[in-house]
Amino acid sequence: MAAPQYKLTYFDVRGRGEAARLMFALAKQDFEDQRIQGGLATVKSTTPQGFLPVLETNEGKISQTTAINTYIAEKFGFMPDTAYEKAQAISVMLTLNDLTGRISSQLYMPLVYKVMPVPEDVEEKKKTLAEEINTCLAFIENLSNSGSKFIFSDKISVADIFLFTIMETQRQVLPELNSDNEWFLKSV
Ligand SMILES: N[C@@H](CCC(=O)N[C@@H](CS)C(=O)NCC(=O)O)C(=O)O
Repeated sequence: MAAPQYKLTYFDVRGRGEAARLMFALAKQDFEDQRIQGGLATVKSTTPQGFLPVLETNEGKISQTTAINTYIAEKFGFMPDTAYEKAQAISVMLTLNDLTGRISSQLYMPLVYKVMPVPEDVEEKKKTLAEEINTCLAFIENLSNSGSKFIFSDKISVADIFLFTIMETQRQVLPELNSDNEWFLKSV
């Protein structure tokens, strides 16, 4: 049987693709890190659903960030141990991914990538989204085991990696939305 081949296609930013890259790196698993430069249009017709990231495996293509991260985590030992904790890890990823979608459409697109007009109520949106970041971090902190190094145990999981990469992306791309909740940095 052929050795597994992996190709991750995403933009040349951290964002939704970085957790997959980090898991491959931590697992010392070779993969092709395709970072598209010319915009989504250059690869859109080859994607299953018209958006990125996409992971190509020797079993087929996978779209949706949470599905990609769950697949890599299952293959390389980054899922927590119990069914309950696996469900919570997926819940953390979906929560952060939903939040990313809201910040992206309301702020990153108009203010950072400048592909949409700046909304009139942009200051209100910043305030609301900063509160949502805090709510999201409080949710994750609340379900974490306070005695452990990472969210579920002393072993790093896909939820820790996705939390770190999404928060780091947000702090890098739009620092003014910074949360004063630094809890997520405790173990990195
Ligand atoms: N639900 C999808 C959303 C993916 C998504 O919106 N990806 C963005 C980049 S982070 C994208 O491809 N947007 C289309 C564009 O930039 O034209 C997922 O979680 O993977």
